[in-house]
Amino acid sequence: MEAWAGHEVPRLPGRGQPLRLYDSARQGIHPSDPADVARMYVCGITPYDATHLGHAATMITFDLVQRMWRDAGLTVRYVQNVTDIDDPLLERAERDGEDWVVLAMRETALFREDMETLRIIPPEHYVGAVESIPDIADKVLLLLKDGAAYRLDDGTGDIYFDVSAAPRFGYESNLSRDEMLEIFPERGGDPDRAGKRDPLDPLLWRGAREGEPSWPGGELGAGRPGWHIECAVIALNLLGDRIDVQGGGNDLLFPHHEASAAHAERLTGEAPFARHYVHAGMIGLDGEKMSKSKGNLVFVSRLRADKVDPMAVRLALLAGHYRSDRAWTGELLAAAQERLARWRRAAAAPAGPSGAEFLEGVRARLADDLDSPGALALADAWAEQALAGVGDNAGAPALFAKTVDALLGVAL
Ligand code: 5CA
Ligand code: ZN
Repeated sequence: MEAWAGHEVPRLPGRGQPLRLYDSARQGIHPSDPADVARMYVCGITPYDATHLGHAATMITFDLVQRMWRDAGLTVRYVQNVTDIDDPLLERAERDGEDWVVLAMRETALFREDMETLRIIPPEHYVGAVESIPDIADKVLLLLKDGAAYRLDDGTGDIYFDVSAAPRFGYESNLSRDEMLEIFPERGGDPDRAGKRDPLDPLLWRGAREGEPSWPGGELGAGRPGWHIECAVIALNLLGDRIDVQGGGNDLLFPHHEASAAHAERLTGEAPFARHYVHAGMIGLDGEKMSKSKGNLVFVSRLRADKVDPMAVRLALLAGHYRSDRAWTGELLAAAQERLARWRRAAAAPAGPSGAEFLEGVRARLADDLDSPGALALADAWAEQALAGVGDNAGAPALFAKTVDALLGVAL
């Protein structure tokens, strides 16, 4: 699948600092310091509705990771998926009397446009579940032959992963079994499915059903892939056995990333699958998580149509720390618009305080688990001084703009 178009990222003087990130598995902040190549997989959209501000916030978070790694001199290999076949997509298409392929293509195209206008650096590989089906089927067969998966004997052809084949199961989310059992059905799991060995066993392959799309699965029989194996296989195939960051929103902590890691680790014999499991907080509206199923969405494309500057959207989302669940409000956007206008005026000032100091300050803030509120505060302080005529460094406004562009992705 094609990703979206990228843009020039300015090169900054000197070299950025190693990035320290919170890892959900170890429950602490640790350096993410690969030697020279950094590998990141981010869980992308299920395209049954338009990109909302929650998706945008998560994508901006991992965009900052990529910007920090590049600034530190690393080569970044970044893969993102599109879950272009799954139950929610089929359910929405059915509800609206629409072809599921047409729906998926339209919403994916819109997502790409949204990402481009938000100046998200595109992934090296943007990969759909459908185009990955032959690879996924191969890996499910390996798990089956290895005894880590089993087929239900009810004639459906459904194949499940046996969580007892993953001795570390639970290490990524740090949840107790009771907590897992509670969350599993809320996030697409089917604990009560008859014939499963363990209620937490996740689906690997869904046998073909009347009226549902299916693909040839070779020895597996016709069907379609489960959700967690999709991400495990795409990441393994394009990034190798170990990755530096597995990313997504914190709604993916369990079961999605736990199960993906279990699948990948069983397939490769290497653990942990990801050195960092990084989760962005949920963006909500009116105290509720913004989600397609709740229908309380603010769409990026709606804001674009209303002529809201995408750079203000970006700044509004960066005003909160990526890990905190936070609300989208009209006031947040208004404050970001004001901030953007102030920064633009400051970038056009004839001189200002040291740009080099500002750059090092922003690098330090972002290297500390992406402290974007801290970085924004430094920019506010620099802008205030430049606008007040403090500092006589004539090159500073240009370096200010370059820093904000390269590290925060905000074009002034
Ligand atoms: N296709 C799967 C991942 S493989 C999926 O979760 N799709 S999604 O469309 O529901 O979400 C796309 C990405 O946005 C995921 O990383 C998800 O964790 C994140 N996300 C979803 N809702 C929100 C929200 N309200 N706030 C922040 N991030 C969100
Ligand atoms: Zn995923």
